[in-house]
Amino acid sequence: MRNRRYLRLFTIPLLLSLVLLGGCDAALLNPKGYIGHEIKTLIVISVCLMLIVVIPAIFMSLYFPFKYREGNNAKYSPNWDFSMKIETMVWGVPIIIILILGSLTYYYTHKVEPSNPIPAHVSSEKPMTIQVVALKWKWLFIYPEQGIATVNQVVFPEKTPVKFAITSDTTITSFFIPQLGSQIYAMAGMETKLHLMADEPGVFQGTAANFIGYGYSYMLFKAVSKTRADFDAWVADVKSGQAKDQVTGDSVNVSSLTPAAYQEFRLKENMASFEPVAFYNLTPSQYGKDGLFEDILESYIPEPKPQAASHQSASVGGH
Ligand SMILES: [Cu+2]
Repeated sequence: MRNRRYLRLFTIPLLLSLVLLGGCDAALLNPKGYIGHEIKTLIVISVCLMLIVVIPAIFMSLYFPFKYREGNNAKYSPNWDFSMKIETMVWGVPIIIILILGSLTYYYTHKVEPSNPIPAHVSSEKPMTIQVVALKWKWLFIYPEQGIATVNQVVFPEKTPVKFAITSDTTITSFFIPQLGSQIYAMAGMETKLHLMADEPGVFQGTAANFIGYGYSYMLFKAVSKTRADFDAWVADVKSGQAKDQVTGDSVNVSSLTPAAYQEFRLKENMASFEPVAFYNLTPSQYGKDGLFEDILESYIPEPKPQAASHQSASVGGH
């Protein structure tokens, strides 16, 4: 009889937590790369540590009203005011948990620092660089080593550390491939770095993890990890002018991303639709000495102020 009552007391919270947990996005708990695995470990340990406080607190919030309900005749001690046992528990346990949580967070924050390369013991492959430019409302990926560029689809070899060099040619946003690891901001005139690696071939959802205005919800891309041989074959296809969308398998025409074509593409705002996947060839000689990515970064360096004195009167009217 007594046990039945307890059971009934816990049924509703249990059902409720099942319903709520059922809606969880599993991407962060289903990582597919070194950085993602490390972050998942930190999330799981942190949640478990916090449950040491949460579970007893939930239990007490149900048990005490039940025990001291009217008619139960539980022990009444109006003159009691101190218990070393309780004081030690309520101060000691949180202090210990905060110390552990703090140290763990410090350790993992440094271990998965986005600008640090993937450690050599994780992968012996030579790292590759992909430059990322956030645009309205699409992502441009530049492969400086391969001389190609893509839109809204980034392809890279598995088990290979990828260094993403990230900037924006519009507002600030955030570059995020949840299954591979951390997110980092994309800011105009600045370059942020994010090192990620995929453990296996696969297609991962990439997103702009920052609400930045109407149309940004179309700023999604697919990150495709392939075997080294498939990746090399794809690069050769793009360079030869005909390549397949690596998610749908449809043919994609390859055009040339000249500075003029880039400007036109940059100003095109897809406010109500997804920008289709596109592949480009890059001709390095068409850009500044370091390439398209550097040209975009440098376009945010303010022009030097006109020389004072003799040119002063001329510069008042502007250019
Ligand atoms: Cu925030």
